[in-house]
Amino acid sequence: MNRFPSRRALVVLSVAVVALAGVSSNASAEPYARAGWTAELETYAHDVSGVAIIVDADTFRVDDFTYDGGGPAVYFYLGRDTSNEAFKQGLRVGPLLTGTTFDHDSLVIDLDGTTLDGYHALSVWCEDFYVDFGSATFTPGPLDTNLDQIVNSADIDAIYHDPAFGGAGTGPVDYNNDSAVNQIDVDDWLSDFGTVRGDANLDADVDVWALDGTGDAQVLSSNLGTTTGAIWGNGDFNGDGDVDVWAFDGSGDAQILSENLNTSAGDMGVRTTVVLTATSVPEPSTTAMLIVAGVIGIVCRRRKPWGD
Ligand SMILES: [Ca+2]
Ligand SMILES: [Ca+2]
Ligand SMILES: [Ca+2]
Ligand SMILES: [Ca+2]
Repeated sequence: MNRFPSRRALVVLSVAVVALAGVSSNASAEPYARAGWTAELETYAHDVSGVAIIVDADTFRVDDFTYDGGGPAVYFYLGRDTSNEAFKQGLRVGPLLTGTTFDHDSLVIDLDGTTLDGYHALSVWCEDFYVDFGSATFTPGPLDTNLDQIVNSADIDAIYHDPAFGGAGTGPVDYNNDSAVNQIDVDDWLSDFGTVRGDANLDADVDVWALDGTGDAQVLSSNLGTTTGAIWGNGDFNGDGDVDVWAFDGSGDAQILSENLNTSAGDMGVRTTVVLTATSVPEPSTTAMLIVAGVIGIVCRRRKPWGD
């Protein structure tokens, strides 16, 4: 890759991030074992459909949720399986759904003091009459492209580093089932997972800095200059095995990160973009973001002398 214009940028970015990460700790939480597992609701009544995805131990999101609002005392229920008996003894989670019409909406359900442990299925459940309007079991699902029962960035790497990448191919790595394995599969995977390119640690935001050193730009910065063998979790956001700042065609890893900087999943699973000057952004992040923006500016301005 084109790394020659980036030496100064490398130094600036590295120094900046190292300085900002001065108070780092190693308190990084283990991701929940079933994070990323999905449950596509089978429709039984009241037009219920949607795909639930486990976010962490006590949170799941329901994408594309549709329900006509009918039926009394209807709630999301967790059960050990999809049997009526299991939901009868199950756990009511989230707000009353009765009376609200959902049309391909996205919502986040916080379990509020308990976890998904022991629960394997989700239902849109009518409490009064013990009726299942739509339910499904959580499974690793298609996001698990390397079939190891874990949904994580290794599944992105499995697509990028599959021998078929860039050409014809089928199987789990052909995420969108169009008989070709390419960037679209990665982009669709990211979209369904609920994030975008640049999110090295897959926590649904693209940020610069975190106290524990897990900011996406920090991760990228600490691996800058890697020329082979890099993976998504190192900051290789285009699957070419390196972690670089800049490329003529805009495919430099820092360029990709910069494009999506400060993208984050909001409480309702809707991605929002916060402007750099927003007062809600903590000072170190603002500073670091400006530095990254500056870095990109420097490398872009220095394009000309080398020509195209
Ligand atoms: Ca996997
Ligand atoms: Ca495909
Ligand atoms: Ca992130
Ligand atoms: Ca790369």
